[in-house]
Amino acid sequence: MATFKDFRNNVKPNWCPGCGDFSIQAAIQRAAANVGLEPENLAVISGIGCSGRISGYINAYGLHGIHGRALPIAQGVKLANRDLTVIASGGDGDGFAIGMGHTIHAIRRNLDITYIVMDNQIYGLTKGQTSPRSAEGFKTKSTPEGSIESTLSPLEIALSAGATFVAQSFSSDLKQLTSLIEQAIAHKGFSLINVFSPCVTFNKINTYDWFKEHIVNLNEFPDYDPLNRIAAMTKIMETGGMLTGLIYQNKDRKCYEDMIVGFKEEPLAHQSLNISRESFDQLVAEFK
Ligand SMILES: Cc1ncc(C[n+]2csc(CCOP(=O)(O)OP(=O)(O)O)c2C)c(N)n1
Ligand code: SF4
Repeated sequence: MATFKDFRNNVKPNWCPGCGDFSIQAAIQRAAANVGLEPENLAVISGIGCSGRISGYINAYGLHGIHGRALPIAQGVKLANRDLTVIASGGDGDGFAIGMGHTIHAIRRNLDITYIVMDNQIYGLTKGQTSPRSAEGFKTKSTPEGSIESTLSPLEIALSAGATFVAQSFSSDLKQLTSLIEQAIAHKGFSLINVFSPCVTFNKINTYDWFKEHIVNLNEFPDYDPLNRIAAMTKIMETGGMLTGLIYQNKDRKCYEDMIVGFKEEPLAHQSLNISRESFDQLVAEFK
């Protein structure tokens, strides 16, 4: 049986020392081993950004895609080979700015994949511009007078879009994050985990200490019921979106793959790629 070390490769991450993304990488590796996966059972698909490098740092199938497009690729991978556990990952810019259209539709489509957003509330790779997650008044090179846009709430949007699994964590809380990734992998449907992951180089406001001061762990509310969607929305609003833990889960809705009428039992990836002249002509004729 694989251990988390089997999910390591020999590529040295070039994240800045102290970047929150290191812990997210470790949490994915631990969760994958804890749920009994082998490296060949896992595909990690990422977008572009410092965070997007993660697919290259995990010993599994992987694809470092293009900016904002981790989810279309991840959904294609899952549809082609339903035996794979598919994790998509990227930054808050990747998923909530350029990729937001894909994020909303992937949420409502509900394929059985896990989406981990590495939320540092800034564009890291391009050297520190304002992202949709930056707070109002946030000063960067792109908003020298302070951001005048309101901050996007991915948790509220996910719930409104029909999400079946919504969680949030902090990269410093390896135990909670690992457990949430395990639960997300086990969940039959689309799982969003937004992870606060400090950018120590360009974001001097949302630091480790800042997050520790502002985060509210759902453990503090023993009566909280993550199966109640209205309670989830209320709690997100009450805490200004700073809560961590499993916020909402709908265990009743079937995932997309299980609802496709006539979807072949044999995944595409297991089918022969050899095609005879006759069947090729037949296929082309269908589209004439
Ligand atoms: C189509 C396209 N537009 C813009 C860029 C430039 N670009 C690369 S990464 C990035 C944002 C990075 O921020 P985020 O997604 O939050 O990831 P982080 O680097 O903070 O992990 C941008 C705008 C690009 N690579 N491709
Ligand atoms: S620039 Fe920020 S997000 Fe990028 S590696 Fe460095 S600390 Fe991490």
